Amino acid sequence: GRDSAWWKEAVVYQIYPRSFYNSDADGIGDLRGIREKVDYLDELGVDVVWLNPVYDSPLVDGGYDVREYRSIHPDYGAMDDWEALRDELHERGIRLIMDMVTNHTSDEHEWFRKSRRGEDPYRKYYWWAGGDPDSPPNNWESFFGGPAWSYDERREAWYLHLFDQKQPDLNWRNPAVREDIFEMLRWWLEKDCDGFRFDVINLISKPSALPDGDPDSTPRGREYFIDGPRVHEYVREMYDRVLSEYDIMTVGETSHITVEEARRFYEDGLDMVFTFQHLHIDRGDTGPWDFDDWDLDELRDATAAWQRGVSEQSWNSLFLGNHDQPRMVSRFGDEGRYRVESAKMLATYLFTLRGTPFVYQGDELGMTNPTFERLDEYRDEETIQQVMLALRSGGVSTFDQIREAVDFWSRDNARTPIPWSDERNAGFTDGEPWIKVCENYPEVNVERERDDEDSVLQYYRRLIDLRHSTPVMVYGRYAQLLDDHPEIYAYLRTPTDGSRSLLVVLNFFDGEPTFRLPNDVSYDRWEKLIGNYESASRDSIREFDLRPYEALVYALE
Ligand code: ISL
Repeated sequence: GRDSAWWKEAVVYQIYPRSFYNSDADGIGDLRGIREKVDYLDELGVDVVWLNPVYDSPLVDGGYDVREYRSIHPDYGAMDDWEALRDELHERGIRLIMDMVTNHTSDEHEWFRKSRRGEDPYRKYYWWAGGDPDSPPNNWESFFGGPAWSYDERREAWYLHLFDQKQPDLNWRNPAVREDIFEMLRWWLEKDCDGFRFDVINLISKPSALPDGDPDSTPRGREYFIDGPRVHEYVREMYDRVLSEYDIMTVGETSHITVEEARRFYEDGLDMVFTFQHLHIDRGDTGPWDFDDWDLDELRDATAAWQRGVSEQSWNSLFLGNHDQPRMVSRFGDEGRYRVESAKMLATYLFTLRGTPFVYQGDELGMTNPTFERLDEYRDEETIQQVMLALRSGGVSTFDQIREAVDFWSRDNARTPIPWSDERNAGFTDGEPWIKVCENYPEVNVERERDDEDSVLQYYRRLIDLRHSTPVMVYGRYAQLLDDHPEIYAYLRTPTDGSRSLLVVLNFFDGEPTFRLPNDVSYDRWEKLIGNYESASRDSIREFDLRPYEALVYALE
């Protein structure tokens, strides 16, 4: 049964290999670098590592443009480095899951090279459409901006790409494509990988008629390719044919997904999906650089919708950041005066909801967004393309006009190197780092935080320990308190088996609001399990004042 499972109890740590640790002074993080730091992961206490793509690739989109699924990019090492990493993790009881990109390949993948030459059996491996070289088959847009179609001179036809033009979409309608993908997944599972994070898995099905999308939606065509017509059939087939045979963990990355669709993916066999609803509350809708103020009601409503609508019936993933998002402290906390307090408060949110928490590398140190001054400091193709598009479309006349917004939103914010120490290049590399190092590394680094009992790092360790020893933190039901408090997010986690419940109180801002426990919550004894301030000795927890960004977790009996 799926009532209790190791992947529900696990804490996942996401590694962006290019920026984790560089073992050979070329400025690029690598697999050997991760091996050298395996004890760091062990001390932190995480159970699963999710590795961002390390496959052979032209690296146009950080490796999400795969040229060969069964080999490792030389920047990161070779297959025996991957095997050694797997073994060293397994020796410490840590599982390893791979990032699986199956909606598209690189245009340099053998399948596409043969497909554009019209060679069988690859001719129909991608979405090709004939017609006038001056007008694309429909009005669909790419997630990276601009048309989702490019014209190929060689084949004299258009091909679909929902991301970069060097990332053609695979045609999952073709059974031979599915067969090849399944075989490749099996290959990795036979190599003892412990599961997958499926990149944009809810985009793999498109209606064969390729109808025009609503001209007012972004990206155009989304109503046709997000959760497309046969997506569940494909995922179920993948589960039946491959995944069901292994004891693994799977998480689908599902952009713009609804609660109902998420439940269907669980029924298809995926263990959980990523929702982005809570990460859309501060996005504007006029373009990628538009942002909105967010308030606690929006975050609470988005969180609650998934706690109630998904976690109870199936299972949730919990995250506030990844390699595509700004740093969570800069976004939802305070990267200045209350950096440490707010990082710990957000971590408390992450670990006390129902679901499997995902820690993005560096968040356990309270890393912030860096400052990017110039366009040439960016490395991310999406950032560069969207800026170029904004400049070309005339909406914006100079980079300076959008500099601040780009600096806040760019995916590169999360991709700066892990600061290991206060030495040159934050101890990440002896060479020149491939991307700038975040400027606060003299204060925010592993070495310092290891020695400081009050650091964000030590707080994560305690939270992870607590989660491992407190089943109600994993399996307890979510019961919300104070439904519309503007500053305090509070909830109970109530046991299904008669053990203690948890009371979680989070102050999301820098004010000092008073918390009042609703009268219908009764208890005989209470005990503080964790908090981000020195313990105030308290006679009662019926009513008390919170300090800026304070987080408190009590056990109630
Ligand atoms: O639409 C989003 C959120 O609702 C995006 O963040 C979306 O999840 C993202 O564009 C998809 O990302 C994934 O696939 C991309 C790759 O560039 C990203 O790094 C990866 O995480 C294409 O493979």
